[in-house]
Amino acid sequence: MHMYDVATRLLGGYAIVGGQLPLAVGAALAIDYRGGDDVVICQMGEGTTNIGAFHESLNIAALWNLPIVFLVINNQTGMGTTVEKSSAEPDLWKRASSYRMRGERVDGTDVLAVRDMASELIETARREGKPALLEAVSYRLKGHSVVDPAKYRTSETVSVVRENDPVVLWRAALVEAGVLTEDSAAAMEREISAEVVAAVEFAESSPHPEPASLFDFNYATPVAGDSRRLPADPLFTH
Ligand SMILES: Cc1ncc(C[n+]2csc(CCOP(=O)(O)OP(=O)(O)O)c2C)c(N)n1
Repeated sequence: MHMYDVATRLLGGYAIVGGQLPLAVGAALAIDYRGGDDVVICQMGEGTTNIGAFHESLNIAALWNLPIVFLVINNQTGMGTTVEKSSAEPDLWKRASSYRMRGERVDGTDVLAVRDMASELIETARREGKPALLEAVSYRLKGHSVVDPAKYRTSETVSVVRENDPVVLWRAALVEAGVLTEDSAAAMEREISAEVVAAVEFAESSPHPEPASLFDFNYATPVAGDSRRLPADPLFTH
C-alpha cells in the first residue's frame, strides 16, 4: 500500500480511502499545465466511490478537461460490505454521467478487454483532454486483511472465482496460443517466487528506520516552522 516509485511513475498508494483522488487530479493538472502527452491512471476500489473526494475529483477533472482515467476495481466487497449494500447505484460506471464523463464497464478477469478499453480511454484523455471512468469487475480472493476471516462468503464461491482468476486464465490462454509452454510458465512462476522471497528477506533483514526520520520528505523543499516533534518530546524547547 505504501509503495511509491518515481522511476516507474507510481505516485503512491495511500492509506486514506479516496486520498489518492485529489492528488491524481493534481498530477493531471500539472500535465495539462506543463504540456506533454502523459495521462494519469487513478486506481481505487469500489468502496472508494462513495467518499466525497471521489465526487469532487471527478467534477474538477471534467470541468477542467484533465488527462485522467479513473479506474475502479470493483471486487464487489469493501472491507466486509458488498457493493449492493453500500452503493445506492451499484452500476458504478454510470456515476460518470453525473459529470458528463464517459463511463465504461469491463470484465476485469479478461486481460485483453481491460487493455483494449483502457487504451481507448487513455487515448481520448490524451488527445481530447476528456477524462473517463472505467469500472473493471472482479472479485476479492482474500479477506480485507490478515485479520479478516472473510466469513461473509462461502469457500465454494471463492474456489470457483479462484479458477477464473485473470492470472490463471491468461496463463492458460498464452499456453494455448503457444506463446508459453507449461515448462516456461512454471519456470517464470519459480523465478517470480524467488524474487518475492528475496524481497521479503531484504525487508526483514533491513534495520528499522529511526523515529526522527518520520518527517523526512514531508515537503519537497524546506518549510519554515515545520514541526519535527515526536510524541514524547516536550511541547516547547527553550
Ligand atoms: C477515510 C477512510 N475511512 C475508512 C478507512 C478504513 N478502510 C480501509 S480500506 C476500506 C474499504 C475500502 O473499500 P474498497 O475501496 O472497495 O477497497 P478494497 O476493500 O477492495 O481493497 C476502509 C473502509 C480508511 N482507510 N480511510
